[in-house]
Amino acid sequence: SASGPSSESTPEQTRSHSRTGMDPDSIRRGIVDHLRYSIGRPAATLRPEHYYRALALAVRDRMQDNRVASTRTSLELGHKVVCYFSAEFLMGPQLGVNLLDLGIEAAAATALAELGQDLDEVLACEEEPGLGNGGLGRLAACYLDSLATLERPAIGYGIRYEYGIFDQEIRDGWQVEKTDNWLVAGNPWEIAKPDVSYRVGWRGYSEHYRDAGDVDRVRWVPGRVLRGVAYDTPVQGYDVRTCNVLTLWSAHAVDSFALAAFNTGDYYKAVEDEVNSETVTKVLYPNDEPEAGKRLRLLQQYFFVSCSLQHILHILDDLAGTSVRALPERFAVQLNDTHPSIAVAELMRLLVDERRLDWDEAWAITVATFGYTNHTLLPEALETWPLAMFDESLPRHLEIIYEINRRFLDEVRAAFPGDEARLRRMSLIGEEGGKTVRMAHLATVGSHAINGVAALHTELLEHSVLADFYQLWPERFGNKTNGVTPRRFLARANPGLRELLDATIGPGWLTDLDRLRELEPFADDPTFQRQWREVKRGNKARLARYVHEHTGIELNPDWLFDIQVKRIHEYKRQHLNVLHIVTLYHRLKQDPDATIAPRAFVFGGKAAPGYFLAKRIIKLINAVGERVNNDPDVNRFLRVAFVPNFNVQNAELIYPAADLSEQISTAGKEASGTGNMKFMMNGALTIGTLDGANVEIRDEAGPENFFLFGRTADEVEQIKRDGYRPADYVDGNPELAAVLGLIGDGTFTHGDTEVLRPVVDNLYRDDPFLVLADYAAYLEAQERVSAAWADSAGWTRMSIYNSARSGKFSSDRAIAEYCDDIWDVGPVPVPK
Ligand code: 9GP
Repeated sequence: SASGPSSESTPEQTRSHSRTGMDPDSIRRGIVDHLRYSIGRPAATLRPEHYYRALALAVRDRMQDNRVASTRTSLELGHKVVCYFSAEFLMGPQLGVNLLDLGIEAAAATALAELGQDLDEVLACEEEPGLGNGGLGRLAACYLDSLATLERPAIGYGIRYEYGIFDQEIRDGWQVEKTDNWLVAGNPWEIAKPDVSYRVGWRGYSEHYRDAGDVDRVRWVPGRVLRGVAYDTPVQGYDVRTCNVLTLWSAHAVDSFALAAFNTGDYYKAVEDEVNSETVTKVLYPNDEPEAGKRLRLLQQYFFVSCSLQHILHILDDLAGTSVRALPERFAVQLNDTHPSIAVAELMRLLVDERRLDWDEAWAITVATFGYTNHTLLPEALETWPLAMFDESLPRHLEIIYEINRRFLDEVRAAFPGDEARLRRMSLIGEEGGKTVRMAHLATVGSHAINGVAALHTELLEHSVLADFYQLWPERFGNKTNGVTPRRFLARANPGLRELLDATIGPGWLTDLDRLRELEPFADDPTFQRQWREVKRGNKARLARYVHEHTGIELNPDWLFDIQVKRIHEYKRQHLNVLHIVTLYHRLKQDPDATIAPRAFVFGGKAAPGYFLAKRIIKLINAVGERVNNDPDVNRFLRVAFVPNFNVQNAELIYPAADLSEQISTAGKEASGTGNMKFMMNGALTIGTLDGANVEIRDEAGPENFFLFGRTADEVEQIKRDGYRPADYVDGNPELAAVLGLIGDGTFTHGDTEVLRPVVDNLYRDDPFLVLADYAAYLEAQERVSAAWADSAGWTRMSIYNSARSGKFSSDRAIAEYCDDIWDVGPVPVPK
């Protein structure tokens, strides 16, 4: 732990402060020192990437000073710490935000300039850590940012994947996946902590024995053991001293095992064990929904959760006089989706088997410690594990889960006597289609607080997926609408807007986003409107340059930029967007005199490598784009670009450039969405369904500043119950029939009638996400968009209102709610 507090600085501290000061001179000295001592290259061979690493290390030094002060303050003063358990943290590039948070952007630029380097060029050298699939992982990263900024002591716990989400290339219109070797050039932000290491078991059996006090006990005898090593990344708050930490675990072989093999002369066996163990944290599963029954995935989850809980108990032990019974007073553990939910059984094992607490006491501690956030209603995304596999992998945990289940079902029986069907529905063990362990049920039963991520989502959770649990424990349920960090997604991503906001409403909005409301009086001011449009146009020109560089496609920044970026998934309905484009194409081809307001359609997003239809949708977008962009009849009005490899870095260019944000999922399917919030903050208008957080975005922006369309969640369910027949919608709509005809007849695929056939057939025969049922309403809403766009002053006013009313969607608001309602963690200011 940190060295003790002292009122006087020692000579050592004084030296370290002058080396880690925030002025350009100290920063330059820090860079020069690191170039010499950490990077060690001859001056003549230094390139921008070396300056990047040296600056990153110099910045990390400054954060570490804050980190030491933060740890000392929170631990020694006995404050409660938030532990955010997440299999994904999609942090994105770190240097830019860290400079912003420390308030040293200008100082760093000056320091680099004195060394003959350009800050932007240096920033561009950063390889982004893509340790997440999409919204869920990025949400975790936004929450770490807000926790630090709100001065709440917090630790993020996760997995140090050697390969993050794959890099996407587009070849001949198809997605091609490339491994993401993000660590190859080293990661200047992390600090390896080989001494912070825990053993994690796997397989084996459990053994009953009597302890010295003649009490029956159980111990697990694992068949295999691996070792987790901590890698710490500091997480700096904005304009505060608080610096939290993200601890990611990396898997290694246990020394003694390797050594034993080595001593018997089996060198290769020893190495092999290391290789097998390292496989555990080798690669992120690239699906935003789980792959059923993958043993390695279960091991990943168990591995990081076990290391993290052991670490937490260890910290408790280190705090003199603190018993394990104080766990819930000192730590709040949040389960980000079901991925870490094995933590419920692992904590029970640690408390009952290892710390020898009795069951009831251990259970009370467990439930008081955990909270569970659900992020999806899609049945295929609710994790379950085949029972046989689970038993083989974690035999002791299965016994514990059975015991939790036995006691839990007794409670249900007492509350709902004679309701056998309810018991079957609520059991932690699923019986349908082979026995399974239901992780969402385990997380729910083991948590004192359960939340959804948008108002509609929470309501649907309470009345569908978790309805039985809600009826049993209504007081445990609540809503926490997602939020996103304005530091990265407004200040960093949109420097033009940041400057305009500072000049118009003064500073302070960046940590109090509701203050954007102060823009409302300027919404109709012609001068302000002109400045607003200039900022937007600059952002569009910046994106157009990026798109041209990466795809060769030219976009005109004066056109309406209509953007849909997110994972490619049928429920997100990128294909509905394409049907609109093809409809416009068809109209322009039919009538040579037709004109429309020119639009640039921009797409981006990755498809899970094994998701057949999602990959066809990418091909569809690119095929339509190729045709549209090269046809002089239409390319005066329409352009279509697919930005390859959508990630945090290019997202920062994309959100600020949007006029129109496409949030068009089938109602009831998108839990929240967070891209929708990033667009809104940056002044895009939304065309969207009443789904996820769109509902609240529309409420905040005002219905007149939102283009609503489509069936509601209730209507979607009703249509399905009545027996949905998509072909009826085609038969009743000649334009839709023509559009599907064009996609199927090879118009966009050089005459190939097979390649897009699966998409058309799926819509025509099945259409599980009601694309065709919502098509007419979507076209009508798009007409409203075009009409609104024609009135530039009116559009600008709506754009300003959207930004001005986006305050609710700051992750600061969301985190403050979690802290107040679930974690009971207040601010702990760290003295400057
Ligand atoms: O699909 C949801 C998305 O709507 C939400 O915004 C995000 C963060 O809460 O989580 C996504 N869920 C998952 O990635 C898997 O459950």
